[in-house]
Amino acid sequence: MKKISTIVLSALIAGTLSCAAAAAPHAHSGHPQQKPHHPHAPAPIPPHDDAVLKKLSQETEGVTLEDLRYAYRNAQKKDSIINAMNRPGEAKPWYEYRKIFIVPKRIADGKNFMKNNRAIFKKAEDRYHVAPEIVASIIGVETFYGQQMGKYRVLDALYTLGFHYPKRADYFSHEFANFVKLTKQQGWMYSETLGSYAGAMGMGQFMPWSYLKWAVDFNNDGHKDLFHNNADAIGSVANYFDSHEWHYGEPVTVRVYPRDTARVERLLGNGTKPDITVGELRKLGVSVPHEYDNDLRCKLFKFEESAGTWSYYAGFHNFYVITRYNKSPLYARAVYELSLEISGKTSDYYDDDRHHTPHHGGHAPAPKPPVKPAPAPKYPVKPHDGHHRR
Ligand SMILES: [Ca+2]
Repeated sequence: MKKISTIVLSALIAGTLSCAAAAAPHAHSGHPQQKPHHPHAPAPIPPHDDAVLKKLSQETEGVTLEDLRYAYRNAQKKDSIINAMNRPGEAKPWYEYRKIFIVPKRIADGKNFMKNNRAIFKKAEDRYHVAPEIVASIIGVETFYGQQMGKYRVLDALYTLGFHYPKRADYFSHEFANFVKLTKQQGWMYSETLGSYAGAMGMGQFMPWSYLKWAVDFNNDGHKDLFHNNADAIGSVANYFDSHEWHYGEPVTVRVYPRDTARVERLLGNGTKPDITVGELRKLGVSVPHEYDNDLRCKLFKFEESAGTWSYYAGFHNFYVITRYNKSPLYARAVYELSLEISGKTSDYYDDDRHHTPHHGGHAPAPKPPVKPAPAPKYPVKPHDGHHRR
């Protein structure tokens, strides 16, 4: 009980401080604007939490115990955040899931986003060797190209989950400390940095650890601003994919057709990493479009295209890389299909000269595009609660 009343008190104090701070514009005024400690108010931090802060200060380079205590005192516990985390992960079939992402507005906005940032996408492609339409699609799926970046104070989200959500406390308390570090580094204000209920930030919804590790200042203005700067956002997502070993010009996924679905059932599940070759799939009676070589590694997935109707897909290495951003195969397929829609490609594998040039001597006519895969599948879908290394 004592603990609760202390928290209520600190929340009240935090509320006052954050109101005062909220007057200034978000971020990037060049220097941290955290207020000094209120001379006579700091509420005592419960011993358990203070011990956690001490440990975090030892584990997080560039962050002092006082930085963490200051952040802690400024944070507010939000029940809405815990409720959002506890919402049961809905198991949506693919045909429901795709309706969220593969829609005319998201496609049209994606085309505009690519067009309006053409030079940036080109520069990112040259530097990071990641398909630009995949980068655009990620930003489209995550935040509707920066239009929906979340309304929670990141500080509150990470504090609430790091200190009031035992089953993920270890992860989120570390992200709390990473956020304190990032805030210091970037000169942000706690009161104004907003994100998802899990603390994911900016156009690509980076968690603090990812932000620290993979965000880049792609327009060279001295800030890594994934909230307002398209160049930084695009460069950072591309950098993330490059760092997770995107293979430029290689396929993502393709629909395949098992003759006997019972024979391949054992190949489903167990993650998203390629665990079989196309040649082995063929030996099991799975028909794979002939353009795909036998030695290509893949993972078999199934998707529910309409109630009770399933399709099978081979997800290649790049499909796996997309699941490093969010581990759901539904997510990866949505990102891929949206990328095709906004780039006007039928398939990155069939239509892409880059891929064929090295292998086929440069001027082979593009193989005939396959029939566009019909939409389908079923994996548990968690609401978006942040990404990267979870
Ligand atoms: Ca920048």
